Order: sequence, then structure tokens, then C-alpha cells
Amino acid sequence: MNKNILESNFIREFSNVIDRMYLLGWDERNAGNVSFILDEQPLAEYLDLSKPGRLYPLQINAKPLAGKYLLVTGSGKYFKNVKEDPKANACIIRVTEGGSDVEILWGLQPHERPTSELSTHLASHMSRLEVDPTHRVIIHTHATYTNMMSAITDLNEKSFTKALWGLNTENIIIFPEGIGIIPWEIPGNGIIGKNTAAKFKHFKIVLWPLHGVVACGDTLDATFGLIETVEKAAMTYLTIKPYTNQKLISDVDLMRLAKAFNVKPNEDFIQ
Ligand code: 2HA
Ligand code: ZN
Repeated sequence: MNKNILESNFIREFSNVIDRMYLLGWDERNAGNVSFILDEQPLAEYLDLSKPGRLYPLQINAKPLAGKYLLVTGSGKYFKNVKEDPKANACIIRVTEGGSDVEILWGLQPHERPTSELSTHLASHMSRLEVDPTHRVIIHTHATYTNMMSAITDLNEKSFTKALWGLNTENIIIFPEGIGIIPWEIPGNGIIGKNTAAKFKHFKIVLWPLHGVVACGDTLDATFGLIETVEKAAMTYLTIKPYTNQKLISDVDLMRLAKAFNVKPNEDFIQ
């Protein structure tokens, strides 16, 4: 007898982090999408993995992810409803051997699909796994203040990053790579996925101007924590913007911080 998957740690953590983002106001209506690479072993305690699933074709080839299992939000689904009913709002997929399709093994109705950003997620997972074998999570969310900040600042990775680092002593330790920025693009169209995946070679969080962010990490908590850190700095930035005589952490002190906490900040942004 398989155990009840709704009581698994992976469904609980996934639902809780999604619910938290909804409550923070980041994910109105169907905004946002999450994917989480699952290990086969714990999953096999909950699902019969020998059965084939419903095939769903991909826009890209995801062969490097062949055989991998992912827990993914569903297309058009609301973050508001995931915690109440994960099975109706998310699904577990397995990438096929050839990498041109996924099988939907659990969750959603027969006519329903994984997130419209599935290609962005899979391309991002492939990119991240090349640089970090412990990588597991991609989160896209409409983080409010970060998005507002993108409306009133230069979309320059260096100046955007330095504004965020300069406002909170611990930020350079949490994201020493800084924030990547891609040009504005139509969601779900493949180009946005390609551009995002390319940025993930160097960054752990990527800004989609006038839209939101995409972040990665080895756990749901770490990925959420990264977005939360950037979002808090963006809120601080916008709150102090009207005030004169602002004091930001100097480059010298940023470098002292990096040294003290043994992180290597992005050399293109600070020396
Ligand atoms: O899933 O947020 O950008 C809805 C979106 C796509
Ligand atoms: Zn979005």
C-alpha cells in the first residue's frame, strides 16, 4: 500500500512556500509557477512509478533531465488554492528518455497542463545543474517591490545589484553573484526561457522587468529566502527613495563583508 502523498514532506513544503508567497501578495490570480526536482526513492513510497503517465509535449528538448521527476504547478492555477488542494493545482511529471515530452504521473485533470512556463523551468534546471549538482528548485513569482523597482531604475545588472547590496548588510553574503536582468519579453514564449536559463549560468536570481523574478536554489526555503531578501531590499530602496542624504554601504565595507563571510562577490560589479 502506498503512503498518502498529501502527507509527504515534499508536497507540504511546496504547498507551504506557495501559500506564503500568495499571502505576501506576490501571486495574484494565476501569477507565478514553481518546479521542484524530486528524488525517486521517497517518491516511490507514494506513487507506483512503473506505470506510464499521460504524455505532454515540450517546446524544448530536455534530454539532460531524462528520467527526472518534478513537482510543478499547473497552467492557469492560482497560488491561493494550492495548499487547500495540491492535487487539483499541481502535478508530478517525469521527463521521457528522449526529452521531448513529459509524462504526467499525478495531479491535475486529464485535459489540464503543467505551467505555461514549463520550458523556462526545464531550461533553467538544465542550466543550473551544469553549474550546481545540488540544484533542485525554480520559482517564478511577481515579487511586488522588485517589480516596482524595475519600473523606475536603469535595467543595468551592476547598478541594480549594488543598490540592493548597499541597503542591507547581509545581502552581499546572500547573493554575492548579484541579480541578472533580461530584456522585457512575452511570457511563456521560449525566448524568455532561453534568456533566463542563460542568466542562471552566472546568477541565482533573474529579474523579468515589469513582471517579476525567477530564482533557483537547492531547497524551497533557500530559493524563497533569496527572493525574500531581494524583495526586502527593493522595498527599502523604494521607501527611502524620496529622502535626501541617503547612506549606503560603501564598496570598501562591502568587500570587507565578503571577506569576513568568505564569499566571492561578482567581479564585474565590485573589485
Ligand atoms: O504562470 O506568471 O509568467 C503565470 C505567470 C507567467
Ligand atoms: Zn509571471
